Amino acid sequence: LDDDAWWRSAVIYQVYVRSFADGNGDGTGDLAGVRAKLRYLAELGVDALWFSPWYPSPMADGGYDVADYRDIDPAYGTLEQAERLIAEAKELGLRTIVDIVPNHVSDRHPWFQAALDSPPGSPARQRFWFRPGRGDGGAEPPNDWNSIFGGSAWTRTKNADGTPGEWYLHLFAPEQPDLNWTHPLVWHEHEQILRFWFDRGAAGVRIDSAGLLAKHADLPDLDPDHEPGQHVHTDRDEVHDIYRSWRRLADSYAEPRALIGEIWLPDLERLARYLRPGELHTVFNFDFLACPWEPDRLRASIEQSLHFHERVGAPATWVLSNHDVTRPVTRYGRADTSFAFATKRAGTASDLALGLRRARAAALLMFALPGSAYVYQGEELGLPEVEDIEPGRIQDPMYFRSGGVDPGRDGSRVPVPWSGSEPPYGFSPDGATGEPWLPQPGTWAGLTVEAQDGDPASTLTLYRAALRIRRTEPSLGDGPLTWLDAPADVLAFRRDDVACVVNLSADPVALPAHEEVLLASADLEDGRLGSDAAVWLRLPTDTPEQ
Ligand code: ISL
Repeated sequence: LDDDAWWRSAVIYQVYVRSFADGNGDGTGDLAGVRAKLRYLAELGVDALWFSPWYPSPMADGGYDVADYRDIDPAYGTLEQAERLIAEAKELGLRTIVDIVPNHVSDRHPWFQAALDSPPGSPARQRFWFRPGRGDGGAEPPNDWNSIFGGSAWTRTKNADGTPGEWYLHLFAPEQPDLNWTHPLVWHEHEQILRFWFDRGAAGVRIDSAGLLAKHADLPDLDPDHEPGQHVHTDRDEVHDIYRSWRRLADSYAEPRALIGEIWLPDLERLARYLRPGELHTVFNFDFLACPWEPDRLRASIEQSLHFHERVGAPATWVLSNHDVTRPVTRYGRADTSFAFATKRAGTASDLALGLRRARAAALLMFALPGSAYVYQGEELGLPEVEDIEPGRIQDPMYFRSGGVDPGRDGSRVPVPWSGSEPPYGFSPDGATGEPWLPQPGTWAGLTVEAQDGDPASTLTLYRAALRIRRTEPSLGDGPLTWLDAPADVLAFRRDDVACVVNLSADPVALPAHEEVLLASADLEDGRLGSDAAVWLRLPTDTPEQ
């Protein structure tokens, strides 16, 4: 494989810095902590690290509210440390992906501060979406758009004399004002930010909320007859101009940089448009993430994804978890495994043993599919969602903005357990002064890296083995897939002479003829594959392609 096209088959590990490893003992993860774990990540067998935002931020949204795109939050370390980290990772064969947040800035960003200090109509306000209100005295928001975190997408400002002033648009929290991407300075600034990180060795960027940047110039009310595809602020055609220009910039480097879009779009036809030649390299496949644990739905999701990606010549991606969604062990352990982004469905009982069994099978499925794959920190340990965080400790704005109806995303952001038998499980060093910023359950002693290391039955061992095999088998990663005949509720496909079989039926099934069992997510039962288990097989060389 061409080294420049590493992103076509890479396994990319998401580091949520705040919760990964705490080097200085204040209870918050940091770059020193990551640095101390680089060998762990290299030995896990991933190809690249994606760091969730590490910039100076008031943390109104866990760092997705950026106050300065060219520095590191002091709680995490320094820019010099980040540069060293990128270089050290590279020496270990790990590329670095930086998280870029172009839709909005923090309300503490100098641009927004300047806008607040400037009168209506001033140039400083034109970099955002400031508008007078409607109704009597402008007391109503300029339009009926809602924030993705709940409530109106508009917040009213005060004039210099303290009287109520204009409103500004924020598709997320009020602390995250949306940028106006029709403004040339907004374009220019982001090109400079991309260069800043590419010049420091970043191999690519993950583009946050990439489908939201362009807004309808008139900011119209939502048309009740045209839900949901009306594109007032989501997936507008103009957004593609931005990515065409970013692609030229990324391609101007001797080692071209990769552009990875975070775009939640149920319409895969529309999603595939971001992958046209000259635009993004890959986009996250959230359809697969959100797919229930049902054989027909999974197969349809996989086939559809492969179909769309083949058509545009881009590799598919596969994601089971990230910092925004309920962890798969918990998701797959519920009676109803269907999943919607905004509802974490707290209180729905989950059978965690069943969920773990399925999550392990899902991992083998994912790593056997064509394209690139993502692993979110803690997924390799089989961590469940933490569903009983006391309300007083919750930090996620999604919880507050929904009035506590949505439990928020903190349950997937709990600090990683590394060692020992009680919190902080080696997340912070001995003698730490700070408690972990989110509480860890008292039941995680068996889930630490230390406890799982070397245990043949552990999820960490399964992930390490799968990634090792994926590296040594040329047919895994990018390339063709052929479905195999299989019993009802069994998914079976081959990648050249490697087959993957996933049993979603209630009973054990016989394996196809094979030379060798390469890896299994659960012990075979008298040579048969148990329910909710997956296996990788070496096929005899004379097995015909169907
Ligand atoms: O747009 C959506 C649904 O219509 C959302 O799913 C949205 O795409 C998603 O929430 C974006 O998430 C990212 O940006 C957020 C941040 O809170 C998340 O953590 C991040 O992953 C705002 O920056």
